[in-house]
Amino acid sequence: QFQGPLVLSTWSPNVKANKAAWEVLSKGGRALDAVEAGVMIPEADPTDTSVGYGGLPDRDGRVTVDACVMDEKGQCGSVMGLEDILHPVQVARLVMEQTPHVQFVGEGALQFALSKGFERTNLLTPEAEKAWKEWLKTSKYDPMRTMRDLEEKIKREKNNDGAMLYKWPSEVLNHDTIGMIAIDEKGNLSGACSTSGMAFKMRGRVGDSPIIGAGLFVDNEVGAATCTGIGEEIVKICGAHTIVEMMRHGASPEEACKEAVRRIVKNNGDKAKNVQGGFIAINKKGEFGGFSVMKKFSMAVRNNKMEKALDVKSWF
Ligand code: SD4
Repeated sequence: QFQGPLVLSTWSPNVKANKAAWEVLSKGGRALDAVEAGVMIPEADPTDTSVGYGGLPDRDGRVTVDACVMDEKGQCGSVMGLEDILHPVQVARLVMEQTPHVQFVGEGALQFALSKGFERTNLLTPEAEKAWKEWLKTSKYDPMRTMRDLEEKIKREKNNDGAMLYKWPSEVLNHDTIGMIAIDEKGNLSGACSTSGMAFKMRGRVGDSPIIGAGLFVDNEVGAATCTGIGEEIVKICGAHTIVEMMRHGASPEEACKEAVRRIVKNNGDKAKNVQGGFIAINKKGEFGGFSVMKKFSMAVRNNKMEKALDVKSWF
């Protein structure tokens, strides 16, 4: 009944990240190694404005990144508000494997990373700095509005670049936080999540992505889930944990994700239409699915049979 190894990521451009993860999974490697390798791809990609290098800064112009990992033994690690480190997912894994703790924040997270031999890297690209200076002209702190304005702008600029991007505007619009979950040949599950958070957030703000149970959750008896979107709303419903518990009680991955979406919609009343929350999940059999609040969420999947991006059903 088990359908073989599989990796699933938020957002269609992460087909590229899946490729790196598949390198590990297709050789019989461990799901944890696969998701770590996969998430490192957008972390180093300057064109992904929501993850690692090239991520948009906070309102003070500082890029702060959040990441977490969780493995088949239920172990987990995370870093929040980390600066100057290219691969936060690797630091999160070391928190899990080499400390008695689960979460490190800010200065302490940086100190820990440096003590493990990570080097400082400036994560603020000239493009991200330009976008921040543009934002400073109005300094309106409205994460939903800011994301939408920015997305529109990126679409216009990139449309001139080439046919591929013109054909797939959602790839440009939604170049976003990576949540990656995988099941390996042994049927073991792991996941990782990495983000630079909401653009122009207040200093010190942390969203769902590095919070175990919100941005990511893995239970090797049941399945794994991860997400993207307005972190505040995802934290309020313990997004990823909710989904895994729904699957435990018999829901399919898609049904479980839809229930998380329903709770966000319920919490937000009339405003729900503008609150993106995108969820993806895998169960123990290797079945997968997703659901989102707003349109234009996508997921990237790779297994023995397919390597592609899929549109995800949405509430609105
Ligand atoms: C956060 N969930 O920090 C992240 C943001 C995100 O695409 O998904 N951006 O709230």
